[in-house]
Amino acid sequence: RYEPRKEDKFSFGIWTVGWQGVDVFGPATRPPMPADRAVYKLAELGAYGVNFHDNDVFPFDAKAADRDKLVGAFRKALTDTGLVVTTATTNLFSHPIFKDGTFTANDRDVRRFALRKVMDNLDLAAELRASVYVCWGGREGAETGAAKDVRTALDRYKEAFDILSDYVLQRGYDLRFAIEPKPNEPRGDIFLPTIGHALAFIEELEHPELVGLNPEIGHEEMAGLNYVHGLAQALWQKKLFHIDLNGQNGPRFDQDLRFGAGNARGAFWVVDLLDTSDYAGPIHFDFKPPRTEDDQGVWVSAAANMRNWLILREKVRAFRADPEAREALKAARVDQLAIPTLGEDETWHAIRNFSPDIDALAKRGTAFERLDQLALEHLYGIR
Ligand code: GLT
Ligand code: MN
Ligand code: MN
Ligand code: MN
Repeated sequence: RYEPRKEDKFSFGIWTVGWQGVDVFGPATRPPMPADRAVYKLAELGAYGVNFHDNDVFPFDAKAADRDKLVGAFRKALTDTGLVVTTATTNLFSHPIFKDGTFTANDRDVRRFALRKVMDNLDLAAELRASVYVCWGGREGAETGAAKDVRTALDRYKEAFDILSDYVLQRGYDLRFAIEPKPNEPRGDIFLPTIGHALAFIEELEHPELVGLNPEIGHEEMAGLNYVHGLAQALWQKKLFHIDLNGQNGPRFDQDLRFGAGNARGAFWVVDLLDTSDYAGPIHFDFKPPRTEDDQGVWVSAAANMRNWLILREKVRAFRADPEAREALKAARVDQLAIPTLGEDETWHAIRNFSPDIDALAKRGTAFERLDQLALEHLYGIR
C-alpha cells in the first residue's frame, strides 16, 4: 500500500535531494551529491523520472572533458535504472554574473551569455529526450525602483523566449517551455510573479504555442493565492505543461517542504484536480529536505512526497465515490454550473426582462458547508 509505481509518473529535480542545506544564515549541512547518485537512489525509491539543471550535472566552469565525463555518468545512471528525463532546465541564478538577472539583465552581454547557456543545455535536454524545458526566472527582477524599467524588461523577456523558440523550432527539437512564476526570493520582486502574470505574458510571444507554465505550490501560496485555482486556470487555458509540487505554510519565505506538509487541505484539492484532469505530465516534486536532515533523512523526506500523493489520492477518490458526498454535491448544485446561462437558440433577448423570484433565491442556502465538511472528514481520515 502506498508503494510508488512507474505509472504514477513521479519525478524529482536532481537539485532537490541534492540540496546541501545552504541558507542565508549558514553554510552546507550535507556533502555534495553527484547527479548519478541521486538517480540511483530515486530509482530505488520508485521514482519514474527526473528534471535537471545543467549545473546539477556538471559545474559552471567545467572543462569540456570533465563535462563529458559527468554527463556520461548521469546518462549511465539513467540507462541502468530506466529513469526518464522528463524535464530539463538551466541554472541561471547561482553564478554572480546573473546577479541582476539573465534575460532581463541591464547588461546586454549578460543577456547574450544567458541565452547561449540555455541553448547549450537545450541540446543536452533534447539528446536526453526531455519534452519540457522549465524557465524559472528567479533573478529577473529588482530591489529598487529606479534600476529597472519594467516595460523594457518585459520587451527583453519576450525577446528571449522568441529567440529560444526559434532555436528549438530550427533545431527540430520536440521541446516546449514552461515558465515557473514566483513572487519574490531571491530578488525583492520577481517579474512574472504569479500564474496570472505569466499566462498574460505568454500571449504576447511570437510562439505562444511553445510556452506554458510550471506552477509551484509554494510560490503561489507565498503570494497568498489559491494554488488550485491557478492550476485550474492554467488547465483551462491549456497551459499546464508541468507542475512543481511541494509544501508551504502561507506567505513567508519559500519553504519547499515535502508535498503534503504545509497546507494539507490545499494538497488534497491539488490531487483531486490533477486526478480528474487531462494533465498527462509527470507528478513532479520540487522540495528541499530540511537543513536538519542527514543523508538518511533526505531519502525519508523524498519518499514521503510520493507516499503523501498516494495517501491523498486514496482520500480524494474515496470522497468522490462516497454516496453521501455525491448527494451533497447535488444539493449544492455543483453540477448546475455546467449548464450554459443561455439556452442553445437563445440570445440576450431571452433574459432582457428575466425576473425570477428574487426573495426565494436570496433566502436559499447553498449547502456548501455540509459538502466541504464531508471532504474534510475524508481528509481527516474518519470516513
Ligand atoms: C530552484 C527554484 C525552483 C525551481 C528550480 C528550477 S531551481 O531550486 O527554487 O523553484 O523550480 O530552476
Ligand atoms: Mn519564429
Ligand atoms: Mn520550483
Ligand atoms: Mn520553491
